[in-house]
Amino acid sequence: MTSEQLDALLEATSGAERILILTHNDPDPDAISSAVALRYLLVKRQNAQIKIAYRGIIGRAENKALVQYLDHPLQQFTRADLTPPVAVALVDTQPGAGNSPLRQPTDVTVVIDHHFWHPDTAASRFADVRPDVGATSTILTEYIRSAGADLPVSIATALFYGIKTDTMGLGRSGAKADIEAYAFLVPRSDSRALFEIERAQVPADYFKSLVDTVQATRIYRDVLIAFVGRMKYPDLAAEIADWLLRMEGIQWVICFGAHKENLNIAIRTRNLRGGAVDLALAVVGNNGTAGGHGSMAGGQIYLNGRDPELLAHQINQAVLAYFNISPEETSRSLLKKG
Ligand SMILES: [Mn+2]
Repeated sequence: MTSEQLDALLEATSGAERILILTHNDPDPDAISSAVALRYLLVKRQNAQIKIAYRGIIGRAENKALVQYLDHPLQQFTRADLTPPVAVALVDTQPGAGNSPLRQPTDVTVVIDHHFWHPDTAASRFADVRPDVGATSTILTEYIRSAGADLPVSIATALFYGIKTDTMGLGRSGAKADIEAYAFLVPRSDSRALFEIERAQVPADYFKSLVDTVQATRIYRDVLIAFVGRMKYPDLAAEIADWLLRMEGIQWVICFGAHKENLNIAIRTRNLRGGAVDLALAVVGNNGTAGGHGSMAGGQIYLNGRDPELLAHQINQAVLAYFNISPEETSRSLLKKG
């Protein structure tokens, strides 16, 4: 990380009256923390009105606890936010990505992300896209260090949590940049606050969803397919997928459920060669969007009035076809009902 990149970022946003920082839809800790850190950096340097906005919902209990700890820095995105003049900055996503909040082509000033390069990003004035880094929070930590800005404890804690969740405590990323950012943030973080965020309490119906999902789960060889049904928030599928991947003998988890007008799909694998994104693309096909990293991926299918149960059956078939498993092959269920 050179100070030239920081200069280029500041140059791209200089003179803007309004800056709109956008996260990906249904923002996770990495997106939330990156947005807050970018705002902190720009507030210090630019004379602009800065807003952080998102689409979708912040549903996971830990994520709700994080935004509460940060004093609710994000607001719901509205169309009026894009009324010119405004400089748009995307964090943890890119203009044409499936989870991007921008549905139409929009002039984007800044893109900071760690997913694969999306061709639409080329039109932005400033882009720092590093697929080899485990979290966007790592990149933002480098900018803050390069700026020599003193870091408030709350932002250090958030960035640390962003890296921790996206890399599963560095277990999913061995990148030097992640390790360095992690080590820089540890002594600057509030570990007590982090402890409370990670142990945030969940509503009682969360456990009902777990039980229903476990009862509906099918296992074919080392592939586990779990249908959550209707979900209170879209990232519940990912939350349950992470949990089910702990099961002995399981290499692949495909977990999905319906939220509002979408079917949200989460894929996790223990396969060291990754391949989660390939599976997500195969499952979603032309019916939606998919993206992710080596061992984790996600997708969305627009229900378009279709019954989620029916789509669940189709996804089941698509997963079996992908792994060359015959639909006639016996599957196991986790629990016997009744
Ligand atoms: Mn991320």
